[in-house]
Amino acid sequence: MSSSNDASRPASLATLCIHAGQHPDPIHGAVMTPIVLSSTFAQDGPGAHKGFDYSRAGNPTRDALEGCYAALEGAKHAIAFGSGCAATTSLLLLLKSGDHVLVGDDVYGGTFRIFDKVMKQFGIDATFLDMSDPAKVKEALRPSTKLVWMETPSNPMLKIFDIAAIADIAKKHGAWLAVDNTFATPMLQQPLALGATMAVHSVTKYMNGHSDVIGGAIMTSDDALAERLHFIQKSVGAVPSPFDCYMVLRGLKTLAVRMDRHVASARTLATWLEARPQVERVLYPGLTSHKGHALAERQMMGPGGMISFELRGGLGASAAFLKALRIFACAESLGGVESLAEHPAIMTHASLPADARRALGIGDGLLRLSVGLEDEGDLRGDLDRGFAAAKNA
Ligand code: P1T
Repeated sequence: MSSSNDASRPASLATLCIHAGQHPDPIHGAVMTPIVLSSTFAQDGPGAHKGFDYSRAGNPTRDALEGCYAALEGAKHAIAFGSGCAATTSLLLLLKSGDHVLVGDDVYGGTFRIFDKVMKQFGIDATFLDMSDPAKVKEALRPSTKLVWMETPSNPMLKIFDIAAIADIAKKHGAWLAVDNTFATPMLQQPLALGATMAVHSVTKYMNGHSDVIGGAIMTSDDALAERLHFIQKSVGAVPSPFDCYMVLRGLKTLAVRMDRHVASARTLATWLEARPQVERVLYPGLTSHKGHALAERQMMGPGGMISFELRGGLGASAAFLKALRIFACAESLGGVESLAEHPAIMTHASLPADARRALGIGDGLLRLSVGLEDEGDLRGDLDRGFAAAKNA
């Protein structure tokens, strides 16, 4: 039943997914945001334009998407990029030679590569660190540390780090905390509300949700940082196309319902996997056996749709398992409506040095699942096919 206060109640995330940043087009009344493909905009006279002059600097379809991104993360500002890696690199352009970054030890292989190979050339030094104990983060700070960067849940080991505690440590040091919120999405975790300076996304994943766009974003409520990031966005130009912006706006409309189903199926499958004799261990923050379970319960609204597990039998068993699957595609990426399975050591995390992979536990038997929206029983049946093939390998 509605109460008299309902009209002043802030919109919930599920409503923001569908409406935030979007208004019926004032010319034709189109309810869905038009795709404005024009690279340039007519001016009444030099400098007299209607808010847009050139699409690298600003575009109406991108504006709508950025409005939606900002609302979902509870941020004042969002800046859209052409990929998650473009968002990460653009954020790092806030730094200068001699600056130091503390990075969570378990991050996407491509993110590791940006820190380890690309930014090093520009004199930006990174230390990789297990941030499970916030006191270790405090100890590792240097006077030159300007940024703390983490994924939580992390890729692929699904480690959970304490955003509020680490945000506090970073703030006291005068450093920013950036949280890559790709695995959780704003539906399951709100890093800015927990004290992070910036949330970062590969929107390629759950945010778009249909494995047909590469995109990225940074959200922040810091006005000065947002201004600098908009400057980097237009100057460096790693921007998404208007068509991709439209696709992500469309995908975001179902984010709330998709995440509910991803979480429900992943919870059931993780419990089922844990009882399989061929499984050495399951990494899923929703399981009580997970080291970060209690923290995940506190800082997340659900443990997500990603599961990693260790299969007994070495590389032969892992390869046979992946080859036997018919519903799960053996593919990189995650967060789409369709289920995916992959081998991090050979695929997504091949850019990590072998000893770093070993230290993290990314070995021959580690498999990562992105649990899609198919019937959960069908997915279990498919994994059973994998287990049967692995037994005979
Ligand atoms: O692929 P791109 O949109 O550039 O996003 C990079 C990225 C950033 N952050 C996280 C947590 C990610 O998982 C990724 C991309 N990850 C995969 C492709 C993968 O299969 O893990």
